[in-house]
Amino acid sequence: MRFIATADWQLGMTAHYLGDQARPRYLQARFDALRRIGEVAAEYDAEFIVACGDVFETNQLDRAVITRTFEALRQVPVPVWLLPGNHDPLDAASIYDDPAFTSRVPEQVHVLREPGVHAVAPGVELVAAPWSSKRPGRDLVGQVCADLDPTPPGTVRVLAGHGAVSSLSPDADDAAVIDQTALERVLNGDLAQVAVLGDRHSTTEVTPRIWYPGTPEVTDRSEVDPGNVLVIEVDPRTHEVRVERVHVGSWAFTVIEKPLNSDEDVTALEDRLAEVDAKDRTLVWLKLSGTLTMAENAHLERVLDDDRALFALLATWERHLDLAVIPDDHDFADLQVGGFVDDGVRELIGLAQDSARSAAAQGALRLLYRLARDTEGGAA
Ligand SMILES: [Mn+2]
Repeated sequence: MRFIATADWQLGMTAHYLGDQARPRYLQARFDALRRIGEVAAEYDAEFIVACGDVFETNQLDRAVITRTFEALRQVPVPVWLLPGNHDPLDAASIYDDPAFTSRVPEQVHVLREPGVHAVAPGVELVAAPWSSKRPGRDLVGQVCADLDPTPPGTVRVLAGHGAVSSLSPDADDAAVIDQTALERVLNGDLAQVAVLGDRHSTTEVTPRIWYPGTPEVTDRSEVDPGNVLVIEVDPRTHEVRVERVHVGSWAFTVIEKPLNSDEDVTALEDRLAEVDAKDRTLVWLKLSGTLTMAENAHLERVLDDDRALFALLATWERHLDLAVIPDDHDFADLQVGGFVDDGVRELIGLAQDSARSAAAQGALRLLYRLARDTEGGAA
């Protein structure tokens, strides 16, 4: 028995960091990922898809998000089971109770509303632990596991939950944390054969039987190995579990860290950016450090200006920006500014190199340098 495990679709997320051109393309990509999940289901002959929470970014979304979700899911050839998570809990304002949802939901799409065992196909049961509020104050997975009878013979049981397991939780005091020891006991006791969890957007193997599929399309630069779904196979007789990750995402969020201390370093960064595939679907944050001359910095700015038009986003990560621009003897000599400007430049260079006003002096020099260079270019 094979099925597709996925989670954290976060449909309707805003991606405020993207510009007006890239943002609609990125949001569309999140719907396109659903179609690819359907293709993977067909390719692997999967019986169903289970999405373990945070299907929607929030319970308050433009109804267009719902109609676009259904338009994509209508093309999925197998049943799709949706588990409410902490972003889209089954509370009084639940998106799953919105008329825009209930009146249009395709017939193969189901919401796991009740905690407990759901027979989803002959010989297949889903044990669901849906979130009923943003702060349940208890281990929902642990609670649903406490009531489990032994797995009926010839049946496969899949646990679907959402939240952090205790070994990975940043907040050990959070009452909603999933007790991993208890969960492993349930799996070792064969009360269920595999647990699929939402919440972590990076594909993560907690144990060979506890998995986070992660988000099918990257949502944050901190994610490690996002953009996957899991094809999970459980032998109905031996209860042996096999898990394969399949990449479905088409966007990349990348952080490039580069010390820049010479023109060669700038060229190396230029080459590194040139090598990136699918630039229009790639976001790059640069962590730059080091010391450049005015000419080298001008080279860097030229590279960034050119590439900004190619990438979905090319930004310097301000918090990690530690780049000093210090003029050397050639910078202004080559430009032959001359006269009284020369004196000013010499003074600014002195300030830039050792004073507390270095940052302001550097800024003034950069401006002067660009002005002088552009004027020279114009005259030529
Ligand atoms: Mn999430």
